[in-house]
Amino acid sequence: MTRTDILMTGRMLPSVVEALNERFTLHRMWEAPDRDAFLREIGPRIRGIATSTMTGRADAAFLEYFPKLEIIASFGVGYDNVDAHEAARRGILVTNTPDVLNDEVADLTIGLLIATLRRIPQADRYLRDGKWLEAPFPLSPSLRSRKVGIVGLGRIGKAIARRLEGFGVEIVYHGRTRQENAPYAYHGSLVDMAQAVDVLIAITPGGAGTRHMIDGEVLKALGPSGVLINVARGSVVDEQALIEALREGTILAAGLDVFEDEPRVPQALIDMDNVVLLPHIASGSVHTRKAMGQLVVDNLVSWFSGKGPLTPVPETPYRQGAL
Ligand code: NAP
Ligand code: 8YV
Repeated sequence: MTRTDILMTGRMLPSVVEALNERFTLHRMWEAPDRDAFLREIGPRIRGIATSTMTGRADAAFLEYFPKLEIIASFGVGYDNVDAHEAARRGILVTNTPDVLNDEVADLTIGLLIATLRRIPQADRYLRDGKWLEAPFPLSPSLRSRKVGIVGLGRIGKAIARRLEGFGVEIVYHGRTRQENAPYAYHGSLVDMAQAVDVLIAITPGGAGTRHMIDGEVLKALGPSGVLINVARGSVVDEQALIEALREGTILAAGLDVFEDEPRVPQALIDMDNVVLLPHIASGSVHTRKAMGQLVVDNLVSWFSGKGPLTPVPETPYRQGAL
């Protein structure tokens, strides 16, 4: 029996490489010295792609290489790395890795929020620099008495909100639609919500629909005691407006796991004392990355066993016989 040809666009966990290698003929794009020549040669045979948000965008030009492509299994719940509308137009399924990372990302978000407010990394640096020997660390802002606005009350947003309930803070949310069963107050206007809260947590998808939705106006509304936590995508926040707002004291502080041009982070942010900066690690534990990788494998295996995809994205909904 001929084995199905699968392309992996960048290095993934050894468990994913091994599992796919066992079942399919696996082609490793990152090892090709001449990517175009490589894709021209193997592209016509490729029926499945395993990709991730870290290894370039699967856009119309990229998809041209693969006339027989049936499925793109993307590692990560956010799939702004794939032009899903273009894939749908070509009859190609896209799958992502939802739910298996909700708790991990929510845990990290709470950690980042507390670290930003209580200035945990700054306090650590203070001790290491020997400054505690000279004077106690200055008192920090607090989570006490704060009201938190969640931008994007989806799977992860809800997991963050549930954790925040335990901290005794008031929670409200913004999204395009009011959720009838959500136990939190809804704000249809993001500026109005920013005005009403003193913490904003962004956890929406990236892409054109959310680009720069947190801009100078929203940050001004958040105000001088306000804190922004971004665990969504760098594109959701106007980074230059954020730098300006942090510099001018328009807002108090920010905790950022994501940036507009990763892995490049503006020097202006690196030089600031009122930010906590993380290298996109919200889902980055061994436990959770393994579960995400397994879901990439399971989607491909399920599809090529004729059982359909496990977690197709809404732009490419799967109905038996529809694609
Ligand atoms: P989800 O369940 O689809 O939730 C997305 C939420 O965003 C929904 O509540 C949606 O509400 C809202 N939303 C979408 N477009 C919007 C818009 N234009 N304006 C306002 N709200 C909007 O997704 P999820 O599983 O929670 O994941 C959310 C995102 O988190 C991912 O797409 C990814 O970008 C990010 N993420 C980051 C990391 C990390 O490592 N930092 C890890 C995992 C996920 P409405 O439909 O009502 O607007
Ligand atoms: C991953 C993420 O780090 O799931 C997402 O949307 O941003 C993260 O969990 C990323 O996708 C890895 O490529």
